[in-house]
Amino acid sequence: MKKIYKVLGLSTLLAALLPLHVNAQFELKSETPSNPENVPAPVHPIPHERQLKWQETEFYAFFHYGMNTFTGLEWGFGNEAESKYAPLALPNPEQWVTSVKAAGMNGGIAVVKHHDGFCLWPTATTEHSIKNAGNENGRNANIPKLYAEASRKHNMKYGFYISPWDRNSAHYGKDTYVTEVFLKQCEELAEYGDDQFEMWFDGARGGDGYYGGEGGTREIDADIYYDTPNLRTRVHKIAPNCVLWGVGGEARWIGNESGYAGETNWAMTDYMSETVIREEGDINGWFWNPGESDAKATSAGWFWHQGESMKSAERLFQMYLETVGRNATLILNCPPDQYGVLPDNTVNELVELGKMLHERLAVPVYGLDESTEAVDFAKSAVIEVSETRSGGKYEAANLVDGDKNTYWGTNDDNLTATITLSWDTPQVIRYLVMQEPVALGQRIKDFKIEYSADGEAWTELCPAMQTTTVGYKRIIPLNGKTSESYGSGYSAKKLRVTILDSRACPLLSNLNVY
Ligand code: FUL
Repeated sequence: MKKIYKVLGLSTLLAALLPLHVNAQFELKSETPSNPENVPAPVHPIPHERQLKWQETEFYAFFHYGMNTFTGLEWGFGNEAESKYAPLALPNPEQWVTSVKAAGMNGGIAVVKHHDGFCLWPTATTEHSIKNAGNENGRNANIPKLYAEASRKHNMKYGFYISPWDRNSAHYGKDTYVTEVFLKQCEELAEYGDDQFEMWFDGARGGDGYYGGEGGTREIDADIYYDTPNLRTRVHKIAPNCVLWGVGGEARWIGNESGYAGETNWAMTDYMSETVIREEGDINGWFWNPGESDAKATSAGWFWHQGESMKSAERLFQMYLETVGRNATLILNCPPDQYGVLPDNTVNELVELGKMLHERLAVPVYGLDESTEAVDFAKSAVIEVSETRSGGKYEAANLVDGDKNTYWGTNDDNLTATITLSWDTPQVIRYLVMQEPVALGQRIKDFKIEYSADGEAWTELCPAMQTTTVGYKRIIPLNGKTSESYGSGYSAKKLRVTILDSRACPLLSNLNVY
């Protein structure tokens, strides 16, 4: 009894003596939200929800079509007579959409105004549009409207490329261009749908142009001229899930137009040093700024040109591995011709590409069923992990449940781990796919892959490849080659992924082996 009195007496005395701010700290602590499921803390920066949705689009088309299709130019000066736009048949954007869907794409961006300023819809802002096209086919096909309708019909995402740089407009370079022309054009386009997934505000501003007949050079500072923060807010008010590319920067140019990203590729950048880290991103970057790779499927320019050829499906598959497989998105340009359709050689190669993606990586492709889909050997493997995060919901089974919202992970103090897959009978394996739940930040910095033919001895796979970052998605051709990746494969009784380093406890939402 005496003892209890003593203790109580001491604690009352202590409480009375403690300065006020210490007491306040105690109160704060008791209000810390409990975390019974041990949900890992995010590692900043993290993506906005719209950036996440955008990244999930993975592979989509670019359709460069317009005045240049008929003049053979790549950058029209802006002085082209409207009558030169005269399609040889009624343009058919639905054919564009279905053709790229057959290649395993999930959407596309249609150019509706390029630098020459010619608008592919009957805009009220200028006479330089299809209103004054050279024939009925041109006047009757409102491209953004038809394209958006076709995309919705075929369950494909869509967006528009509208060049901020307008070499035709007399207003360009003056305030009136932004308020009376550019923003009004964006608003007109929003009438064709507020569910655009990406808006391509190209950054090019080459200087000289027709500029309403005056000619000369007009330079602007894009961020100031377009009042970028305000532009972003305005667009998001109309289309909340629309990522702004270029001016407005919610995704970054990957730094080349050849269809590859760095093997190491962080989704973050520090804008100040963006010029040097486009292909690889920046582990110390302050902004979530994931990479998009824009590349041409054809041999000539962005627009259709007489006599151009199409890249082979095998080459396009390589591009896919080097972009989508390296935590970037791929926007692959397929230019419609003067009939307003994708030519046959383009369509044929796209179909071949779709088959390859389906047969090698189980990419869902409309019209192809399970009978030709790659088998995911991870699903039939026994999976052992070196550690499972406590909290009851981070087990290894989440790696193969096909649910992007569930994930496996380690405890906070552990930045390394092994994941071992075993099969009773050896499986011939060629590709490993991994995904991080990037809503919690991009984490993994270094890993290695080994396989065992007999279940005893281990051999490292693709040792020359940078097995560093994973991010939203990493696809590793196990022979270490992106061209000729579909070799004879490896007959494996076991496959082991060792995570060697991570910015915080590693987490993986998905793992596939094909
Ligand atoms: C560039 C433009 O100047 C090209 O003409 C093309 O549209 C490409 C995708 O973006 O900046």
